[in-house]
Amino acid sequence: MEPPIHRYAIALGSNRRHGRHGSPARVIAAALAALAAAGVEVAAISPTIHTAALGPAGRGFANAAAIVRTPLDPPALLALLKRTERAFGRRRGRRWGPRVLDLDIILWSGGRWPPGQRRARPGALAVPHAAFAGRGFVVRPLAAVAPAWRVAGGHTVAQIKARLDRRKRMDARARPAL
Ligand code: PH2
Ligand code: MG
Ligand code: MG
Repeated sequence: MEPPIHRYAIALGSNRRHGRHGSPARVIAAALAALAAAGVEVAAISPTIHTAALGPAGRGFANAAAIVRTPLDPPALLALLKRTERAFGRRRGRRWGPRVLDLDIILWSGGRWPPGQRRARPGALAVPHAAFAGRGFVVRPLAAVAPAWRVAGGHTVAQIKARLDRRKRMDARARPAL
């Protein structure tokens, strides 16, 4: 029997140039090509957007989202993403420090990982990604490739984006530019 093919939403980020690939936006394009070369089917790629760094990473990021298809389960895909980050020169560093490549699993077609658990152990892989719904740099590109994806039986990605957009408009009204 053929193994089941899973569908994943992946978030990509970069805020450092790569010696060979070049700018952060080019790093993201090269990372998607590397995943395809590793046998992962890249089914959709969002536009790459430029975002201000959230947290202490300093320089702004290039961010994008992709939909990929693969028989790998979440831990096996995570291992491939980590290998790919290392192949692009990523080294362990300060949490949320500058990085040449960050590849995160946001959603998968199997619902929650670990199966049947609402909360993973701290530091363990959790899908859906625990904090993605509050991060515009993840939700906006994701809404470009998977607006109708329903997140673990709750809201769709388009609804999550609409909520973020509303919150941003309210914040802008609460803090008028000086
Ligand atoms: N990733 C982080 C921390 N801060 N900020 C932006 N704009 N984009 C990111 O991808 C990002 C970040 C940790 O992974
Ligand atoms: Mg990240
Ligand atoms: Mg990461």
